[in-house]
Amino acid sequence: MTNLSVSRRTILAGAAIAGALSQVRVAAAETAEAAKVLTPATALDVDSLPRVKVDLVDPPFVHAHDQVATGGPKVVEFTMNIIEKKIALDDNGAEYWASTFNGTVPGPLMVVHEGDYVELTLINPPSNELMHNIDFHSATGALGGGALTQVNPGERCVLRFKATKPGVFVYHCAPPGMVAWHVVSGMNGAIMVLPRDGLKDRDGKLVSYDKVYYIGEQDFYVPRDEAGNWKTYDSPGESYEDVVTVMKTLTPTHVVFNGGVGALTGDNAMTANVGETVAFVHSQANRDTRPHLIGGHGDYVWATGKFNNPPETGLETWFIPGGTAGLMVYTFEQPGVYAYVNHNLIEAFELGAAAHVVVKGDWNDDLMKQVVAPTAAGA
Ligand SMILES: [Cu+2]
Repeated sequence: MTNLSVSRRTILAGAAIAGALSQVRVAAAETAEAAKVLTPATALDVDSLPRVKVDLVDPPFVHAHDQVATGGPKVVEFTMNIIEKKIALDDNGAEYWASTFNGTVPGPLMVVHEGDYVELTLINPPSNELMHNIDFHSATGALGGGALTQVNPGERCVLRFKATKPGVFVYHCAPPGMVAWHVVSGMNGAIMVLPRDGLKDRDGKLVSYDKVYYIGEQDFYVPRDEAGNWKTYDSPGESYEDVVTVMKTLTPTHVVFNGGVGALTGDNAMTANVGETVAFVHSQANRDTRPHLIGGHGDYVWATGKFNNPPETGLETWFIPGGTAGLMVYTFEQPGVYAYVNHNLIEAFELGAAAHVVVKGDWNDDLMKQVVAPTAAGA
């Protein structure tokens, strides 16, 4: 290639186009070899499979699902609307034109089983301003689906992929030339592909949970004006250049869980009872993070989220690289208000990456007891 002005943007655009073109070639394939390797057998198999339609729910909640699959592989149908919306990030006036899957940051958690087919209808309503798509880290081929799902406002598409790898995986928007901006504008979420026979510890024993929460961590880059006040905009497109300038400092103004400071604290806190086993899915589509449950532990942790690897046990803090979703499972042993944080404590307590779990039940003195309450030292 003699054109030396190829930028990273055009490289990715080229990859997307190559992916799309290869699909065209697949559709038009006439050779016996291609027919043997490509779609016919798969299409027949998929057509004969049972179909299940799942209504997605807003995080931190997760749609009802079986932990151990019943029956054989299914086609699991999901629908997501892309919604561009202005959201409040904190109580100090920071607003942001978010791009969202289904209206929330993060987008909803999808749950299927290994071997199932995920069939997503992705809708970009005419009220939106921008083109969007979706890249599933759990999918194989065509930019994770990004090359086949570019929908302009007023368009919809349907993508199907086979969930061949068990684990929790990020999905995110990835339009050529604007990937980072869309991802840090909130357009990401996660999918959990459970092994058909459920989660297992290192000895092969079933690990099940009583409830599951989904925490999506998001770094935001909100521009300020000359006086240091948060800037506001009338549309996502209008905010684009200023946000990119802040993005390139690699210094987020906000690092939050579930779309804003306090989204999972106070009245919005997660809840559990002593003796309950809770699974926490945690995704970060762009930056590294290090979850920690203050006063508890990670009983079973798949920090990089992939269930063919045995879980680590009894962890204090675990590391989730940017572009990854992880899973932690913990059985609560004491009542109280637990803080679940990114243990970069500046990001937790100054920038917002903190949640609460309110746990009810009886206190266990054997595990912890205040032997002497604070009193005057000289008394
Ligand atoms: Cu997008």
